[in-house]
Amino acid sequence: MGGGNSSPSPPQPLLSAPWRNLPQDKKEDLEFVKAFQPGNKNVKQLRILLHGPVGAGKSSFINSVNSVLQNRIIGRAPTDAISGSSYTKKYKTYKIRNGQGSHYPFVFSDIMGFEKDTDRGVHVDDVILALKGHVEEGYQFDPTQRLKEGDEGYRSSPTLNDRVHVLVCVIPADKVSLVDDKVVKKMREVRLAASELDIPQLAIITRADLACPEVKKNVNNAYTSNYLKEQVDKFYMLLGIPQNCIFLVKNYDPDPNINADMNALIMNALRQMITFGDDFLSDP
Ligand SMILES: Nc1nc2c(ncn2[C@@H]2O[C@H](COP(=O)(O)OP(=O)(O)O)[C@@H](O)[C@H]2O)c(=O)[nH]1
Ligand SMILES: [Mg+2]
Repeated sequence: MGGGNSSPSPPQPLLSAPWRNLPQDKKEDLEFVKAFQPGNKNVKQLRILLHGPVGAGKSSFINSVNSVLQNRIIGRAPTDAISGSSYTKKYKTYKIRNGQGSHYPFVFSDIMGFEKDTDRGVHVDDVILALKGHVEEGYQFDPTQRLKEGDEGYRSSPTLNDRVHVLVCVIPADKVSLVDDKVVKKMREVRLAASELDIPQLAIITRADLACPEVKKNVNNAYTSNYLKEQVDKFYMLLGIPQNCIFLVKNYDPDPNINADMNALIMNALRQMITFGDDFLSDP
């Protein structure tokens, strides 16, 4: 054993410093989110669209945000632990109660997940219509048929309120390398369309705990995890979303306990979504 026979040492599980610093005060981002009002007074709500493969944790992220803001576990957006096929089939807007008989001025649209087969999962063209505000609330996506002008569920004259103000790619940390090429292609197409519409974009990498044992032990290790940093770099190579626009989270699904450290990751990502969306709203 040992001696002078030096084999390269395995990479350390943790980097010497985090690549993103969260605010020292763990409540800072939460306070920002709670106090947010859109700068543009002509819009009621800032719309965040989540897209990504089936099982990425989109619905779980919405539930997580809801749980943080209500300070209790909420499971309203149906998540799907069993089937590998997309559960969310309707274009649905999720509002979050603010505890004062009203809702926060930002909403999430959760969309049917992308799947590799063209006849399953949402069609890219339908997502692009959603970006532009043409998809009516409650529209049932049909993988075999694209929505078009004149169809029920097609909104012909969308206002700024109906449009998407920030696009968020969602990818599970434990499957970055496994996302099918065809799904990546669909995500890139949506991303390009959003760029043409000047819609700001960012990404969240979910299931950080499943991908890295150090994060499972302690979520505060998310931004120092060597493995997760590698996944961020891979994701950048796949989609071209720069590192400063990629956020790591662990969702409250399936975790049953509200915890300040998990909240801090979730709110840090949400704050950036809101900030980007508000920039777009002030200069659409
Ligand atoms: N351990 C862990 N599981 C997660 C996390 N986020 C989502 N999940 C699980 O991943 C599965 C798919 O999540 P879901 O939100 O339905 O994905 P969607 O298809 O993108 O809406 C569910 O079983 C969730 O409980 C996370 O951060 N950590
Ligand atoms: Mg879902």
